[in-house]
Amino acid sequence: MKLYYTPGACSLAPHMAIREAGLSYDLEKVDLQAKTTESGSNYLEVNPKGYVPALQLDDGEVLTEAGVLLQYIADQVPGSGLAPAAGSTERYRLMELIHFISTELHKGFGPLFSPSVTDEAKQAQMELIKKRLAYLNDLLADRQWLMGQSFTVADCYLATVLSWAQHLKMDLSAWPNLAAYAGRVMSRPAILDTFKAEGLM
Ligand SMILES: N[C@@H](CCC(=O)N[C@@H](CS)C(=O)NCC(=O)O)C(=O)O
Repeated sequence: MKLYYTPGACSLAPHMAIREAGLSYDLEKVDLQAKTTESGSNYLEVNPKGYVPALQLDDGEVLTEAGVLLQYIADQVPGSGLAPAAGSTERYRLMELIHFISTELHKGFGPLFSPSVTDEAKQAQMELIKKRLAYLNDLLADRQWLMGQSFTVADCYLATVLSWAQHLKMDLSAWPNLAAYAGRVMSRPAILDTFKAEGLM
């Protein structure tokens, strides 16, 4: 499989998941402005939506949408614990978390990086994000990882979003469970290796 990615973007989440799963893979960097890849291809021919991530499977199929890629990757190694079995209630809990991170956090952070968004609008966005982080802080009060004792692909997604919070110099100390969680995530060798592989350390 080949992951199309841009360093530090949301493609970091499936990249972490691939490494956590121990799968072999190729990487191809995407220039999101030019919509080209590092090998000189037109990225719009890979993913007409024009954004990362995209995962090209060995049979040539291309999957898109971070939450789908995360689950596809986890399902390649069923014993890894990266996702509960498809069809189980626990799997729906995982999807609930992935959807929450995608719609309430991932997409919430986007405007904070945009030069065309006013400071006032960014401030309003930040207040919304803080509410969502407070929810996760409460969730993490009695558990090590988002789903409990097992690290899952939802944690790869949240780790990615938290890296943006840190990039924006948000002080996580207001949410101590989340701050401790961020430390735990960064102590995982596969996560650290992913940051290194994308040149982020
Ligand atoms: N719905 C997509 C959104 C992906 C997305 O927002 N990608 C951003 C980077 S984090 C991107 O490539 N933006 C460039 C663009 O939209 O042109 C998903 O969940 O994977």
